[in-house]
Amino acid sequence: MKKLLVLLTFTLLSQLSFAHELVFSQNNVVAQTRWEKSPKAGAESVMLIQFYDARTHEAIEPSSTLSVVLWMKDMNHGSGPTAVERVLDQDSEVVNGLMRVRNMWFVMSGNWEIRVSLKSGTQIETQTFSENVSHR
Ligand SMILES: [Cu+2]
Repeated sequence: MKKLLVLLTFTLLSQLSFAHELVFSQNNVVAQTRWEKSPKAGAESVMLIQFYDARTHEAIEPSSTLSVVLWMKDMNHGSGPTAVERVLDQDSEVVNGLMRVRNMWFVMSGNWEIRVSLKSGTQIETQTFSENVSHR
């Protein structure tokens, strides 16, 4: 019973905190995204992305460079460039496969596409998800 509760709690928590799972099949990695600062129009939003090996599900550093673009499909415009940074633990060590995306400005309310790309040389793999963004 206790085991089941722990499992249930873990499942619920992971569903709450990890909003989206993106599969990058060319890169053999899975990315789980969650909001550190929820998407709001007119304020900076901050997102965390954890990369996992697609086969072993262990945290892994992607071998390609991560970039994130915000795109408002309905109106055919984007926003300013976002900034990717490393997440450090309490000992100032890099956390394996974990990135923070800052400078995410949803400049107006509405439906936005979050385009997550892994780029290596001329090869680029992009996976997306959508958020309905409102004002605070
Ligand atoms: Cu717009």
